[in-house]
Amino acid sequence: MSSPRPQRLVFFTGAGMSAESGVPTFRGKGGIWKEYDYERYACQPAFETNPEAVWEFHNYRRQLVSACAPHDGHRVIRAAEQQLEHVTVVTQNIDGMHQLAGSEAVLELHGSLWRLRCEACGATHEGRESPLSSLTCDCGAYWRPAIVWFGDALDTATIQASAEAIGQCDCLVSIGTSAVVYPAAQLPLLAERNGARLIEINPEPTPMSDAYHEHMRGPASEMLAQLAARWDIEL
Ligand code: BV8
Ligand code: ZN
Repeated sequence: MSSPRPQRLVFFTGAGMSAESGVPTFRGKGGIWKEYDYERYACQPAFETNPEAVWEFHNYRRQLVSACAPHDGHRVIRAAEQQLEHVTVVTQNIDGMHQLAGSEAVLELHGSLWRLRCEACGATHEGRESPLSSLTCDCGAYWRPAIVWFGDALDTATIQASAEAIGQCDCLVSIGTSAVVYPAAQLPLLAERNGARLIEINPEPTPMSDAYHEHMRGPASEMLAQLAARWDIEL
């Protein structure tokens, strides 16, 4: 039984959105931070003191993620973009799965595993080579993964665009986030202030669950299939 479609829809995604693609989440069972201490492998001080160790971890992640593919849930989001007026994807993920599924309007709050920048000369590079063939820029400095690590400031333009989309939406669907990393975790609250309907897709409750009007306690692909049926979105 279908119900009225949202006019301005935001999908707010975290690592759980990519779990069924085989990309490890960060916390919980099999979480990547259980295996790797981010203070040694994924933060600016580590990059400055031991770039080789940081690159060993990030080449491992590139190889891991390049073997993964989007699942039907990503395709529902892509179909929603094609069939509804205004759809924005705001993701905390760095894996590029939404883009692989064809999503175009993706705001990456925490950057991307596939983008690099050189802090010495400002050069940038984008590509999915796994592992990265040369760890250094033409100028000789190590490439820095263009990822927002803990302690890094988020890109202001991305934050502003995300806050604008979320602040103007009439429905926000949060998918697969533990809602513990700031400032991303508080962004969905901007939708609540605007009177939007908030739906949380997560097998587990989170510290933000009380702010949501509806909780779909199951995996992203199945819950998104239910939303597609509800809003007559065809894959
Ligand atoms: C900043 C990229 C300031 C890197 C990441 C004390 C209190 C409050 C804040 C802080 C504090 N101490 C420090 C801080 C700030 C810190 C922070 O929030 N820490 C937290 C942990 C306490 N934040 C920062 O450092 C941020 N920067 O504050 O800068 C500043 C300002 C000016 C100038 C300089 C500095 C930067 C935060 C971004 C860090 N980067 N990742 C990398 O990947 O290497 S964090 C990492 O966590 C990922 O980005 C991830 O997206 C993010 C959130 O995790 P989730 O996506 O939610 O994933 P998680 O594994 O946690 O949960 C998965 C969920 O999916 C679960 O709920 C599970 O139930 C569910 N699930 C599982 N399977 C499925 C599923 N759901 C659906 N379907 C399934 N099949
Ligand atoms: Zn350079």
